Amino acid sequence: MQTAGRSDANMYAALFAGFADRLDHRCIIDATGEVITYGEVDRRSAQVASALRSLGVDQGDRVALHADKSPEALITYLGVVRAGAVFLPLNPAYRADEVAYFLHDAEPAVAIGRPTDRGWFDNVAADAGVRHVHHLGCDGDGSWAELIAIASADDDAPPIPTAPDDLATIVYTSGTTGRSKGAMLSHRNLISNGRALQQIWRFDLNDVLIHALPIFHVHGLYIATHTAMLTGIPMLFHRTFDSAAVLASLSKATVLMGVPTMYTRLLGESSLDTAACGAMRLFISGSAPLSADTFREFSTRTGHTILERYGMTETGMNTSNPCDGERKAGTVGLPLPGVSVRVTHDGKVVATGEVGDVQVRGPNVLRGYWRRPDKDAEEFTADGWFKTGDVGMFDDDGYLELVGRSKDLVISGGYNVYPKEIELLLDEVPGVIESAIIGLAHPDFGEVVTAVLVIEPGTEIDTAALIAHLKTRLASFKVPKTIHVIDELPRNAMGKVRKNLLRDRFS
Ligand code: MLC
Ligand code: AMP
Repeated sequence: MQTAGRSDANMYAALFAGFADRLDHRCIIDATGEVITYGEVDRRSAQVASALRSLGVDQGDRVALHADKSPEALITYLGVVRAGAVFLPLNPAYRADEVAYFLHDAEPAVAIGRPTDRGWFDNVAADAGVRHVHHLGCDGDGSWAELIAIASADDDAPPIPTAPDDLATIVYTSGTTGRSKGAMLSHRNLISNGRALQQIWRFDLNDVLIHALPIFHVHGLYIATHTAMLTGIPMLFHRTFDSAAVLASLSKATVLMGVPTMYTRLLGESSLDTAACGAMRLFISGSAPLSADTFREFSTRTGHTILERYGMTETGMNTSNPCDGERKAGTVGLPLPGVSVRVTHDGKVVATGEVGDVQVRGPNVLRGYWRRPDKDAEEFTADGWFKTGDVGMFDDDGYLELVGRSKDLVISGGYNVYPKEIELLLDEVPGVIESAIIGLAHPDFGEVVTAVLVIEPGTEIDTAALIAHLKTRLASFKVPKTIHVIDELPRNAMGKVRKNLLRDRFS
């Protein structure tokens, strides 16, 4: 690829600059054993960009991908950004109704689904007016792979020059109203965050990253992939998180990024010890709170202090414990270079040690919500700070401690679940008068989704059948693991359900 004279405001061009002199080196070492070099990634992402051009996809058009994790899926992302189009990643666990919502809202020009979902995906996409529907299987099969294979890989696909604030991706995040909203992330958002993390986590050419996260969320797609590619190092690509397989990779790698559930599962492996981690230099955790127990036990068993960081879909990473300085358990560390974080109460910045709303400003913060100016007005302060919905405080050393959330949110195994979306579905069920979704502590997922129902007097609910029904409508991580039936939901004077009382009662 030639970049001379091209704007490197395009995210792909920025990545390319990181690995340009490493084209013969390994980029993806797939779980299947396939090794894909940086040069090959560059060539194949050029083919994706050519294929998109052949379909008439223009700069700014959306391309949705609802596929299993695979090198082809990652290369599709790179090709979309390279083409100046906007990548729309969708969790393959999403069911038809969920996918329908995203496709109607984002109006992509291309939607790529799994061959196994053809039975419904194609209808849903057609109904949403998508012009081009393709399929990508986990073995790199399907019509999308065929289209790419015949596309040209010549230098006709240099990254389309984009302005820094042009959209690179839309990532949907649920909301308190039950309606998901698309966070619009620009090329600048992604590049600035990737570079800041590469610097503070001290990535260098000796590193090898274990990539065991899903690639439809900020953590696995942007944070993990970008830091590796900006450095030009190999990624050991795990299609799913299997703790034994990840443990076996530790001897060949130096950095692991994971959600807390992945660390508790690794601790469940009896052979996790200092020797197994001998080659590793850094374990990073985020997306959900890391418990003090996990932090301590991991240190005792392996001699490594997990580095915890804090981010969001809307902002990428905001704060991180340091690589060199003290990593404090129960804190999410210091603001990233270029990122400002403040804690406020009633519109005023509070003193160190005082709790308040966490707000963020910087080049990492989203441009806004896709076609939701109402949400932009709600989620930003008048002076331009993004309201995270997290509650926290700074300690005397400037480390941020998160103590709670002002948003009604359950984080299960690193996935966010907004209660309203599930409550709305439950309230439609015959016999259910009202419902409340709460998060209860869970040893594996940190928190799990739990439903509390009030039902018509004299009726009964078959909870197993209800869970089975919900699984046809929702990705399974959102489906309540347990359902309780009670006579009445406790409410405050304003009529708001007192979920803390429900949590106390059922925990
Ligand atoms: C899977 N299940 C879950 C679940 N993951 N249930 C609740 N919460 C979850 N997170 C369901 C499965 O569908 C299955 O249901 C049952 O639980 C057991 O599944 P499993 O085989 O044990 O799960 P597994 O496939 O191993 O997945 C667990 C996991 C995964 C931890 C590896 O959840 C995961 O990859 N989490 C990471 C999410 C992530 O990347 N978040 C980052 C968001 S970005 P059944 O009924 O079918 O048996 C972000 C910003 C930031 O937050 O700061 O990073
Ligand atoms: P998401 O919307 O999936 O991007 O999730 C973002 C939310 O995850 C944040 O607003 C926090 O509530 C939570 N989060 C991310 N990292 C951490 C962390 N290290 N500790 C506690 N909560 C976290």
